[in-house]
Amino acid sequence: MADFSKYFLMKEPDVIEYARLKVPQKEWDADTMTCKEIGDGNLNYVFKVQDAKGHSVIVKQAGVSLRISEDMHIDTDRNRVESEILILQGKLAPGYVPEIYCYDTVMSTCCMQDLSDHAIMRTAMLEHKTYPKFADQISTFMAQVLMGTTDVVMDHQEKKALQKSFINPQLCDITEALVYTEPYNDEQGRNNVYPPNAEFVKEHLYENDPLKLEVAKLKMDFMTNAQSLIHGDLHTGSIFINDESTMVFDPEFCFYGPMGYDIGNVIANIIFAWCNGDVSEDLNFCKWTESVIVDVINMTMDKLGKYFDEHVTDTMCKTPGYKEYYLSTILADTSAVTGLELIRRTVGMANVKDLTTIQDEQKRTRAERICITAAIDYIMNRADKHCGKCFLNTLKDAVKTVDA
Ligand code: SR1
Ligand code: MG
Repeated sequence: MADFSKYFLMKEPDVIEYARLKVPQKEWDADTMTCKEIGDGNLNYVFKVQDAKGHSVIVKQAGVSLRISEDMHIDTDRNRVESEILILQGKLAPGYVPEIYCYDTVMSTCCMQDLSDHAIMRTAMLEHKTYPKFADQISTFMAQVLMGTTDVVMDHQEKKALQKSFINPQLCDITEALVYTEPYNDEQGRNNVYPPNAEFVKEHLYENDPLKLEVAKLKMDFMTNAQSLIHGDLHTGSIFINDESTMVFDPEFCFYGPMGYDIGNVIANIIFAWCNGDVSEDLNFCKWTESVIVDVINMTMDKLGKYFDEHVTDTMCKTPGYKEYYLSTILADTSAVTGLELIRRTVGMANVKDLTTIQDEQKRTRAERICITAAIDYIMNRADKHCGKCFLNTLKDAVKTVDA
């Protein structure tokens, strides 16, 4: 029987033993404990352990190589980073992240609250389910965590200590490559370009120097603007949802970066959901996703502003006009990242089912072109997107351009 004093990649029977040992507070019924690997992400192994008495836990282990590619190796310390940030986010935004019961730096494993009464949001989006409380809830989470970790409100030395402990260079390296580089040149030959769009991608991305110039500026900003402790991968696969609640998980890409990175990721992934609904002409679903785009932008900006007013400590940031300037830079970053995420998930290495499951060739080709066309506008004209409606109009304009 393993005593878990040395790292190894666990199989289901090991995880049962692990949960029994590390999460004793669940008072397990040992004879009826079962375990299933349920992970479908790109990086880690996720197990659900339960017993017949209704106890359950999620056990997440970081493997040495990534699930998406055996050639890619990342420090298994990412599991500690993820556990520690979830604990911190739980303090800043109670009820918006799963509870961490324990984490273990030897096995690179953490045990957390089972959220089986929620669905993974991307799965729910593929079923065209709607969640009226989502925009309000995700905007509260983002405003509290993002503004709550800035120099505007935090003691600057405490902020720098946080920045140091969440430096996360290997995971940032992935984002710098997969989001900010390869979609514009395929320099590693690992882009997944849908063949009917190969010429379109060449013309609009690989040979688009003005676009590449803007992406270069954004890349350096991503790498140097230590604004907030961001989630770093806030797509619909990192969100659990049901009618009542929204819970954010999987923050292993977190680091101190521009907060527009998180907000833009949410918007882009709602646009992917919209594309999927549009293909099957699900008007009700599309209408809801459109309202989410508008509301997430407006509510998040509103709540960031309120949080700023209520918690600002830096005396210079209290200067009249600074808050408005600060928020306008966040909105521009949000627009740019909406575009970057749309592009990288369409043509890069890590794609989204919202697009890849579209069976009809013409419809998928069109959906991808809408994403790329809107994305270029979000990036190039990022300073002009002043409100939620502007974000929605960009999508609508892209549809008209592609259909013309
Ligand atoms: C190699 S990891 C590919 C992608 O999966 C993660 O969820 C991140 O989005 C990353 O870019
Ligand atoms: Mg993930």
